[in-house]
Amino acid sequence: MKFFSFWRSLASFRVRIALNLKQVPAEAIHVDIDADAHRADAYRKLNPQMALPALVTDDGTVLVQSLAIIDYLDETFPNPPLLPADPLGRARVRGLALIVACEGHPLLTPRVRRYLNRELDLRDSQQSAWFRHWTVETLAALEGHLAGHKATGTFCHGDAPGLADICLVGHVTAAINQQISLSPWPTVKRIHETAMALPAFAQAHPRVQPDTPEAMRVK
Ligand SMILES: N[C@@H](CCC(=O)N[C@@H](CS)C(=O)NCC(=O)O)C(=O)O
Repeated sequence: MKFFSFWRSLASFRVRIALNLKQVPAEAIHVDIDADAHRADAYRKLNPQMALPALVTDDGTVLVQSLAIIDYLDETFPNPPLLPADPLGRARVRGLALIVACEGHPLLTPRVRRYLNRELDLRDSQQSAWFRHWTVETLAALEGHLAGHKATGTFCHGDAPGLADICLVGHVTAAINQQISLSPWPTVKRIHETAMALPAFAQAHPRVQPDTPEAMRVK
C-alpha cells in the first residue's frame, strides 16, 4: 500500500496512528502542502479534492478521507479493533470522532487559512482568533461528552484506544500548536496524555516524521 501524507497534516496523523496500531506497513509518500504539491497535477489526479491523506491499495484503488481509510483498515485488519463491538458504542465513538473530523478540523485546514488570508484579507490576529475559536469549541464539545460519561474509561470509550482517541489526539495537537492551555478540559487532557504515551501514537506524531522539517522536529 502507498500512503500519501504530510508531516503536519492532522488527518494524516490519524491514519498513521491506525496503521501503527494495526502494525500494517505502508510506503509513505510525502506530499508537501507548504509547497502546494497537493495542488499539482500529480496529486490532483489521485485526489481531486487536493487534500491529504490518500491510501492506494495494492490493486491501485485510491481511498480518500481519513475516517473512510481508517474504516477500511479496521475492516481489513480487524486487530486491534478501533470501534466497539456493540452498535451503541460504535455510534458513540463515531460521534466523538466526527466532532473532530467533521466539525472542528475542516475549519482549521490550510485551504481555509488561504481563503481567510487571500480572499477575505483578514489580519493575522483575526485569523488566529478564527483558529482559536473553532479549536476551543471542539475541545469544549469533547470534554462535555467525555467527562463523567459512564462509557469513558482510560480512553474515550473504555480502556482500549480507538477511533475517538485517534481523532482527539490530533485535535489536541492543533490546540498545543496554538499554545492553548488544556486545563479547562481535564478529561481531554488526560486521554491525550494517556494515548500519546503509547508508541503507536507517539511514533505517528507530526514532529517525528521523516518529512518533518529539521526546525520542527522534537529534539
Ligand atoms: N476530512 C478530511 C480532511 C482532509 C484535509 O483537509 N487534509 C488537510 C491536511 S490535514 C489538507 O490536505 N489540506 C490541504 C488544504 O487545505 O489545502 C480527512 O479527514 O481526510
